[in-house]
Amino acid sequence: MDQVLKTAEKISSMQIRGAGRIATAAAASLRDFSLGLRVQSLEEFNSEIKRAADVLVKTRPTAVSLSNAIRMVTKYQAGDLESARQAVIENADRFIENSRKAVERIGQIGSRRIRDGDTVLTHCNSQAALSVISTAHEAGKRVKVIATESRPRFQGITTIGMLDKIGVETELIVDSAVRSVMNEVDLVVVGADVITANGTLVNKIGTAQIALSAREARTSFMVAAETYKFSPKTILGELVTIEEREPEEVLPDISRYKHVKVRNPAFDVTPHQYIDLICTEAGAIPPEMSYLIIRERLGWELEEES
Ligand code: RI2
Repeated sequence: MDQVLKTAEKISSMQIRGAGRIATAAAASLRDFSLGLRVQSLEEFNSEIKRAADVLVKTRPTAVSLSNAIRMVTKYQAGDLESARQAVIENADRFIENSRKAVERIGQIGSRRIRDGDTVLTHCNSQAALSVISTAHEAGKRVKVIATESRPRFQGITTIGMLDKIGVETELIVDSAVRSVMNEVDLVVVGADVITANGTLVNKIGTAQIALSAREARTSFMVAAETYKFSPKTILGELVTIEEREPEEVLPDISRYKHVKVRNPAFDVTPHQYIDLICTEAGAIPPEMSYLIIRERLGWELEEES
Protein backbone atom coordinates (compact mmCIF):
# COMPACT_ATOMS: atom_id res chain seq x y z
CA MET A 1 0.00 0.00 0.00
CA ASP A 2 3.00 2.36 0.55
CA GLN A 3 3.49 2.84 -3.16
CA VAL A 4 -0.22 3.66 -3.66
CA LEU A 5 -0.10 6.20 -0.80
CA LYS A 6 3.01 7.78 -2.32
CA THR A 7 1.35 8.12 -5.72
CA ALA A 8 -1.78 9.51 -4.06
CA GLU A 9 0.33 12.09 -2.23
CA LYS A 10 2.10 13.09 -5.47
CA ILE A 11 -1.27 13.54 -7.19
CA SER A 12 -2.84 15.62 -4.42
CA SER A 13 0.25 17.82 -4.04
CA MET A 14 0.30 18.19 -7.85
CA GLN A 15 3.81 16.78 -8.25
CA ILE A 16 1.98 14.61 -10.74
CA ARG A 17 -0.60 16.81 -12.47
CA GLY A 18 -2.69 17.19 -15.60
CA ALA A 19 -5.94 15.29 -15.97
CA GLY A 20 -4.43 12.70 -18.34
CA ARG A 21 -1.25 12.18 -16.35
CA ILE A 22 -3.00 11.66 -13.03
CA ALA A 23 -5.24 9.06 -14.69
CA THR A 24 -2.32 7.08 -16.12
CA ALA A 25 -0.37 7.43 -12.85
CA ALA A 26 -3.34 6.00 -10.93
CA ALA A 27 -3.67 3.13 -13.44
CA ALA A 28 0.06 2.34 -13.15
CA SER A 29 -0.15 2.48 -9.37
CA LEU A 30 -3.04 -0.02 -9.28
CA ARG A 31 -1.15 -2.31 -11.66
CA ASP A 32 1.98 -2.26 -9.49
CA PHE A 33 -0.08 -2.71 -6.34
CA SER A 34 -1.81 -5.69 -7.88
CA LEU A 35 1.52 -7.19 -8.96
CA GLY A 36 2.96 -7.09 -5.46
CA LEU A 37 -0.19 -8.01 -3.56
CA ARG A 38 0.39 -11.04 -1.29
CA VAL A 39 -3.06 -12.37 -0.38
CA GLN A 40 -4.60 -15.83 -0.17
CA SER A 41 -8.02 -15.43 -1.75
CA LEU A 42 -9.85 -13.66 -4.56
CA GLU A 43 -12.09 -11.92 -1.99
CA GLU A 44 -9.06 -10.47 -0.20
CA PHE A 45 -7.58 -9.37 -3.53
CA ASN A 46 -10.82 -7.63 -4.54
CA SER A 47 -11.14 -5.80 -1.27
CA GLU A 48 -7.47 -4.68 -1.29
CA ILE A 49 -7.84 -3.38 -4.85
CA LYS A 50 -10.98 -1.53 -3.82
CA ARG A 51 -9.12 0.00 -0.85
CA ALA A 52 -6.30 1.21 -3.11
CA ALA A 53 -8.77 2.54 -5.70
CA ASP A 54 -10.61 4.51 -2.99
CA VAL A 55 -7.37 6.16 -1.86
CA LEU A 56 -6.45 7.17 -5.41
CA VAL A 57 -9.88 8.43 -6.47
CA LYS A 58 -10.07 10.87 -3.55
CA THR A 59 -6.85 12.70 -4.43
CA ARG A 60 -8.35 15.26 -6.86
CA PRO A 61 -12.09 15.68 -6.65
CA THR A 62 -12.76 17.31 -10.04
CA ALA A 63 -10.90 15.34 -12.72
CA VAL A 64 -13.23 12.61 -13.99
CA SER A 65 -10.26 11.08 -15.82
CA LEU A 66 -9.20 9.67 -12.48
CA SER A 67 -12.46 7.89 -11.69
CA ASN A 68 -12.90 6.77 -15.31
CA ALA A 69 -9.37 5.29 -15.31
CA ILE A 70 -9.84 3.56 -11.98
CA ARG A 71 -13.16 2.08 -13.09
CA MET A 72 -11.65 0.80 -16.32
CA VAL A 73 -8.73 -0.81 -14.46
CA THR A 74 -10.82 -2.37 -11.70
CA LYS A 75 -13.55 -3.71 -13.99
CA TYR A 76 -12.93 -7.44 -14.25
CA GLN A 77 -14.71 -10.68 -13.78
CA ALA A 78 -12.39 -13.38 -12.53
CA GLY A 79 -12.93 -16.82 -11.07
CA ASP A 80 -9.65 -16.91 -9.16
CA LEU A 81 -6.99 -14.71 -7.63
CA GLU A 82 -4.37 -15.02 -10.38
CA SER A 83 -6.77 -14.22 -13.20
CA ALA A 84 -8.00 -11.18 -11.26
CA ARG A 85 -4.40 -10.03 -10.85
CA GLN A 86 -3.76 -10.57 -14.55
CA ALA A 87 -6.92 -8.64 -15.47
CA VAL A 88 -5.92 -5.59 -13.43
CA ILE A 89 -2.46 -5.60 -15.02
CA GLU A 90 -3.85 -5.93 -18.53
CA ASN A 91 -6.57 -3.32 -17.97
CA ALA A 92 -4.03 -0.83 -16.63
CA ASP A 93 -1.58 -1.40 -19.47
CA ARG A 94 -4.38 -1.07 -22.01
CA PHE A 95 -5.60 2.17 -20.43
CA ILE A 96 -2.09 3.68 -20.42
CA GLU A 97 -1.44 2.68 -24.04
CA ASN A 98 -4.85 3.92 -25.20
CA SER A 99 -4.28 7.20 -23.42
CA ARG A 100 -0.95 7.68 -25.20
CA LYS A 101 -2.51 6.88 -28.57
CA ALA A 102 -5.48 9.18 -27.88
CA VAL A 103 -3.22 12.17 -27.25
CA GLU A 104 -1.36 11.41 -30.48
CA ARG A 105 -4.60 11.07 -32.48
CA ILE A 106 -6.00 14.29 -31.00
CA GLY A 107 -2.83 15.98 -32.23
CA GLN A 108 -3.36 14.64 -35.76
CA ILE A 109 -7.02 15.67 -35.88
CA GLY A 110 -6.79 18.99 -34.06
CA SER A 111 -3.67 20.22 -35.87
CA ARG A 112 -5.67 20.38 -39.12
CA ARG A 113 -7.43 23.39 -37.60
CA ILE A 114 -4.14 25.28 -37.37
CA ARG A 115 -3.04 27.10 -40.50
CA ASP A 116 0.46 28.15 -41.46
CA GLY A 117 1.28 31.43 -39.69
CA ASP A 118 -1.45 31.12 -37.02
CA THR A 119 -1.21 32.47 -33.49
CA VAL A 120 -2.63 30.04 -30.94
CA LEU A 121 -3.45 30.91 -27.34
CA THR A 122 -3.35 28.20 -24.70
CA HIS A 123 -3.99 28.15 -20.96
CA CYS A 124 -2.37 26.07 -18.22
CA ASN A 125 -0.52 22.96 -19.36
CA SER A 126 -2.43 20.33 -21.26
CA GLN A 127 -0.84 17.34 -22.97
CA ALA A 128 -3.79 17.12 -25.34
CA ALA A 129 -3.70 20.81 -26.29
CA LEU A 130 0.09 20.68 -26.71
CA SER A 131 -0.24 17.63 -28.93
CA VAL A 132 -2.40 19.72 -31.30
CA ILE A 133 0.18 22.51 -31.38
CA SER A 134 3.27 20.30 -31.64
CA THR A 135 1.74 18.18 -34.43
CA ALA A 136 1.04 21.34 -36.45
CA HIS A 137 4.62 22.48 -35.83
CA GLU A 138 6.04 19.09 -36.84
CA ALA A 139 3.98 19.24 -40.05
CA GLY A 140 5.98 22.35 -40.94
CA LYS A 141 3.37 25.00 -40.11
CA ARG A 142 4.69 28.19 -38.56
CA VAL A 143 2.83 28.59 -35.28
CA LYS A 144 3.24 31.22 -32.58
CA VAL A 145 1.85 30.37 -29.16
CA ILE A 146 0.66 32.82 -26.54
CA ALA A 147 0.67 31.08 -23.16
CA THR A 148 -0.95 32.37 -19.98
CA GLU A 149 1.00 32.06 -16.72
CA SER A 150 -1.95 30.21 -15.15
CA ARG A 151 -1.74 31.40 -11.59
CA PRO A 152 -1.51 30.26 -8.88
CA ARG A 153 0.53 27.17 -9.91
CA PHE A 154 2.15 28.71 -13.01
CA GLN A 155 1.63 25.71 -15.28
CA GLY A 156 2.14 28.16 -18.18
CA ILE A 157 5.86 28.08 -17.40
CA THR A 158 5.83 24.32 -18.01
CA THR A 159 4.01 24.96 -21.29
CA ILE A 160 6.52 27.48 -22.62
CA GLY A 161 9.36 25.18 -21.50
CA MET A 162 7.93 22.25 -23.45
CA LEU A 163 7.28 24.34 -26.56
CA ASP A 164 10.70 25.97 -26.35
CA LYS A 165 12.35 22.52 -26.41
CA ILE A 166 10.72 21.64 -29.73
CA GLY A 167 11.41 25.06 -31.23
CA VAL A 168 7.96 26.69 -31.12
CA GLU A 169 8.03 30.45 -30.63
CA THR A 170 6.05 31.52 -27.56
CA GLU A 171 4.94 34.64 -25.75
CA LEU A 172 4.15 34.45 -22.05
CA ILE A 173 1.42 36.69 -20.65
CA VAL A 174 -0.14 37.24 -17.24
CA ASP A 175 -3.63 35.78 -17.03
CA SER A 176 -5.26 39.21 -17.02
CA ALA A 177 -3.66 40.14 -20.38
CA VAL A 178 -5.84 37.71 -22.32
CA ARG A 179 -8.26 40.33 -23.69
CA SER A 180 -5.37 42.62 -24.64
CA VAL A 181 -3.94 40.01 -27.00
CA MET A 182 -7.12 38.25 -28.14
CA ASN A 183 -7.43 40.25 -31.38
CA GLU A 184 -4.07 38.78 -32.49
CA VAL A 185 -5.18 35.21 -31.78
CA ASP A 186 -6.51 32.89 -34.51
CA LEU A 187 -7.39 29.95 -32.31
CA VAL A 188 -7.62 29.18 -28.59
CA VAL A 189 -6.76 25.58 -27.68
CA VAL A 190 -7.21 24.31 -24.13
CA GLY A 191 -7.43 20.92 -22.44
CA ALA A 192 -10.21 19.58 -20.22
CA ASP A 193 -10.64 18.18 -16.77
CA VAL A 194 -14.28 17.31 -17.29
CA ILE A 195 -16.78 17.56 -20.14
CA THR A 196 -20.40 17.08 -19.14
CA ALA A 197 -23.26 15.42 -21.05
CA ASN A 198 -24.32 18.75 -22.60
CA GLY A 199 -20.79 19.77 -23.62
CA THR A 200 -20.01 22.10 -20.73
CA LEU A 201 -16.29 22.31 -20.06
CA VAL A 202 -14.66 22.23 -16.63
CA ASN A 203 -11.03 23.26 -16.94
CA LYS A 204 -8.27 25.23 -15.20
CA ILE A 205 -9.46 28.39 -13.46
CA GLY A 206 -9.42 31.24 -15.95
CA THR A 207 -10.63 29.17 -18.89
CA ALA A 208 -14.16 30.59 -18.75
CA GLN A 209 -13.01 34.19 -19.03
CA ILE A 210 -10.72 33.25 -21.93
CA ALA A 211 -13.70 31.66 -23.69
CA LEU A 212 -15.79 34.75 -23.04
CA SER A 213 -13.08 36.97 -24.41
CA ALA A 214 -12.63 34.71 -27.46
CA ARG A 215 -16.33 34.85 -28.19
CA GLU A 216 -16.43 38.61 -27.94
CA ALA A 217 -13.46 38.85 -30.34
CA ARG A 218 -14.91 36.12 -32.63
CA THR A 219 -11.88 33.90 -32.12
CA SER A 220 -12.34 30.12 -32.43
CA PHE A 221 -12.23 28.19 -29.18
CA MET A 222 -11.24 24.52 -29.31
CA VAL A 223 -11.01 21.95 -26.52
CA ALA A 224 -8.61 19.00 -26.83
CA ALA A 225 -9.75 16.07 -24.71
CA GLU A 226 -9.46 12.30 -24.59
CA THR A 227 -12.88 10.60 -24.36
CA TYR A 228 -12.18 9.56 -20.76
CA LYS A 229 -12.46 13.24 -19.78
CA PHE A 230 -16.22 13.02 -20.41
CA SER A 231 -18.32 12.43 -17.35
CA PRO A 232 -20.93 9.64 -17.47
CA LYS A 233 -22.39 10.64 -14.13
CA THR A 234 -23.52 13.99 -15.52
CA ILE A 235 -26.10 12.13 -17.60
CA LEU A 236 -27.58 11.01 -14.33
CA GLY A 237 -27.77 14.61 -13.17
CA GLU A 238 -24.66 14.67 -11.00
CA LEU A 239 -22.95 18.05 -10.68
CA VAL A 240 -19.18 18.39 -11.06
CA THR A 241 -17.35 19.18 -7.81
CA ILE A 242 -14.97 22.10 -8.19
CA GLU A 243 -11.78 21.54 -6.21
CA GLU A 244 -10.86 24.40 -3.88
CA ARG A 245 -7.17 24.26 -3.00
CA GLU A 246 -5.13 25.69 -0.13
CA PRO A 247 -5.14 29.52 0.24
CA GLU A 248 -1.35 29.45 0.61
CA GLU A 249 -1.03 28.61 -3.09
CA VAL A 250 -2.33 32.13 -3.76
CA LEU A 251 -1.00 34.03 -0.73
CA PRO A 252 1.85 32.20 1.03
CA ASP A 253 1.90 34.51 4.08
CA ILE A 254 -1.83 34.55 4.65
CA SER A 255 -1.34 33.99 8.39
CA ARG A 256 -0.19 37.64 8.67
CA TYR A 257 -3.74 38.83 7.98
CA LYS A 258 -6.62 38.65 10.41
CA HIS A 259 -9.64 39.45 8.24
CA VAL A 260 -8.61 38.07 4.87
CA LYS A 261 -10.01 34.98 3.25
CA VAL A 262 -8.42 33.69 0.05
CA ARG A 263 -10.55 31.73 -2.38
CA ASN A 264 -8.65 29.28 -4.55
CA PRO A 265 -10.96 27.33 -6.87
CA ALA A 266 -8.77 25.26 -9.20
CA PHE A 267 -11.29 25.00 -12.05
CA ASP A 268 -14.14 26.92 -13.64
CA VAL A 269 -17.05 26.20 -15.91
CA THR A 270 -17.32 27.22 -19.58
CA PRO A 271 -20.76 26.92 -21.17
CA HIS A 272 -20.95 24.85 -24.36
CA GLN A 273 -22.18 27.89 -26.34
CA TYR A 274 -18.64 29.32 -26.12
CA ILE A 275 -16.98 26.21 -27.53
CA ASP A 276 -16.62 25.74 -31.29
CA LEU A 277 -15.20 22.25 -31.26
CA ILE A 278 -14.10 19.46 -28.96
CA CYS A 279 -11.29 17.45 -30.46
CA THR A 280 -11.21 13.85 -29.18
CA GLU A 281 -9.45 10.70 -30.41
CA ALA A 282 -12.84 9.65 -31.81
CA GLY A 283 -13.07 12.78 -33.94
CA ALA A 284 -13.73 16.49 -33.67
CA ILE A 285 -17.27 17.07 -32.42
CA PRO A 286 -19.51 20.00 -31.59
CA PRO A 287 -19.95 20.17 -27.78
CA GLU A 288 -23.63 19.29 -28.11
CA MET A 289 -22.56 15.79 -29.22
CA SER A 290 -20.89 15.02 -25.89
CA TYR A 291 -23.84 12.89 -24.83
CA LEU A 292 -23.13 10.49 -27.69
CA ILE A 293 -19.45 10.17 -26.76
CA ILE A 294 -20.49 9.22 -23.25
CA ARG A 295 -23.04 6.67 -24.47
CA GLU A 296 -20.73 5.09 -27.01
CA ARG A 297 -17.41 5.24 -25.22
CA LEU A 298 -18.29 5.11 -21.54
CA GLY A 299 -21.78 3.60 -21.67
CA TRP A 300 -20.95 0.64 -19.47
CA GLU A 301 -20.65 2.90 -16.50
CA LEU A 302 -24.22 4.12 -16.87
CA GLU A 303 -25.57 0.62 -16.59
CA GLU A 304 -23.62 0.16 -13.38
CA GLU A 305 -24.68 3.46 -11.90
CA SER A 306 -28.40 3.41 -12.62
P1 RI2 B 1 -4.18 17.16 -19.97
C1 RI2 B 1 -4.97 20.30 -15.83
O1 RI2 B 1 -5.33 20.30 -14.48
C2 RI2 B 1 -5.41 21.57 -16.55
O2 RI2 B 1 -6.66 22.07 -16.12
C3 RI2 B 1 -5.44 21.05 -17.96
O3 RI2 B 1 -6.17 21.88 -18.84
C4 RI2 B 1 -6.12 19.70 -17.75
O4 RI2 B 1 -5.56 19.21 -16.54
C5 RI2 B 1 -5.95 18.71 -18.86
O5 RI2 B 1 -4.61 18.38 -19.03
P2 RI2 B 1 -4.23 20.44 -13.27
O6 RI2 B 1 -3.81 19.02 -12.92
O7 RI2 B 1 -4.86 15.93 -19.47
O8 RI2 B 1 -3.10 21.31 -13.68
O9 RI2 B 1 -4.61 17.50 -21.37
O10 RI2 B 1 -5.04 21.03 -12.13
O11 RI2 B 1 -2.68 17.09 -19.82
